[in-house]
Amino acid sequence: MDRTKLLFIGGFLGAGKTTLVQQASALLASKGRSVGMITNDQAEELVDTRVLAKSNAVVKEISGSCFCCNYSGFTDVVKELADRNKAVDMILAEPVGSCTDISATILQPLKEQMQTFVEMAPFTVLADPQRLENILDGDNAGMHPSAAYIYRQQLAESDVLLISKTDTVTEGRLQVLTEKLKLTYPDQKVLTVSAKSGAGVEQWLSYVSQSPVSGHRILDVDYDIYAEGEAVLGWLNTSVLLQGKRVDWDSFLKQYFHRLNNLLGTERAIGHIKIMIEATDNSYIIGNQTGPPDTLQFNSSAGGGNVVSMIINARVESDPEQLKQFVFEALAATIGEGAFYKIRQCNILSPGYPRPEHRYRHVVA
Ligand SMILES: Nc1nc2c(ncn2[C@@H]2O[C@H](COP(=O)(O)OP(=O)(O)OP(=O)(O)O)[C@@H](O)[C@H]2O)c(=O)[nH]1
Ligand SMILES: [Mg+2]
Repeated sequence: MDRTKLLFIGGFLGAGKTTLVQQASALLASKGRSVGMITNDQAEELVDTRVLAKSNAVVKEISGSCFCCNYSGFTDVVKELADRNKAVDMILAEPVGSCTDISATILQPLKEQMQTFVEMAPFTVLADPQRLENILDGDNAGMHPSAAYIYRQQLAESDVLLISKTDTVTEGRLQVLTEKLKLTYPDQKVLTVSAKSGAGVEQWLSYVSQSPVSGHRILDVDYDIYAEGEAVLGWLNTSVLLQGKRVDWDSFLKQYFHRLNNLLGTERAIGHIKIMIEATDNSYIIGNQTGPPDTLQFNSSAGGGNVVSMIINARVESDPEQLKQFVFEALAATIGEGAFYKIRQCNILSPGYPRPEHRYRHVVA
């Protein structure tokens, strides 16, 4: 029997990783291939896990630290998914969007230690065209310079650079962007994809299923800059119960984002704010904001009703306490009279200094 393929889909916050994992998993399932997915975050209560759990595939979550700082926890999950009796054909793993040095800290140790369980696929790093364009022009895409450093490191250590959301740019702009990317990163395979329209998903999957390259290079990483780039981000994961009378939850979420943006102002760079409202009949709406308010997108619908759960995952260049204050101030203002919210769980943090379990200095053949 073939070994399980392990495919990492990295890239900065909001690049489109989870949406692609969702589409790829659906495509693989339609061809009769079984898929396992691994999500990752610094804290529990993940929109990504909830979204992916809507598919029929197995979803595992590593929360509390990134894959590299909890390598043993990650390999335990991989072993479970690649277990001989019920092994999945492919594992799609999404590392935290602010994580880098994945080749040295995860791919190389996996190649050396886990070869009986899994076959590594090319490390794919997604890049959103707007941010990418700005970064390739030498700017910081509105981010802190150390966060932009992480972004560049992520691109440079990849095996496959995948320009995402191609439906948001014209063909001409995409062509120029692709050429610039190839010129800047000549060692990488450059591909393009729109997880929304499906364009390019099959081509990319076919490439990563066949190419034997994985973790072809290890970079020098300045961990002080890396740590600073992560530490400037305030991180908030909360799960809240909302109760009201015949509330239109879709417009509730839109109003909530509006109020939150007013409080956040324009100075704080937004990595990703993702919010899911889920009703008792499993209908749900998700709002994602990956930069200024014009990046806000809504998907699906939670309809109207009385009781829902709301998960908020916010990564914003801000003090986490301040972020928490804004998140709940906006909620109190949106909820209105005769309705209330109850916090089930709330974690806030600034990511700590990255201390990976392993850091290989050589590329494992
Ligand atoms: N137009 C368009 N939007 C997309 C596409 N792929 C993803 N998006 C949107 O981009 C936003 C972020 O997508 P996610 O898949 O959550 O991004 P992510 O990289 O997983 O984000 P993090 O987990 O926070 O790092 C959402 O609003 C998606 O709907 C695409 O192909 N086209
Ligand atoms: Mg995601």
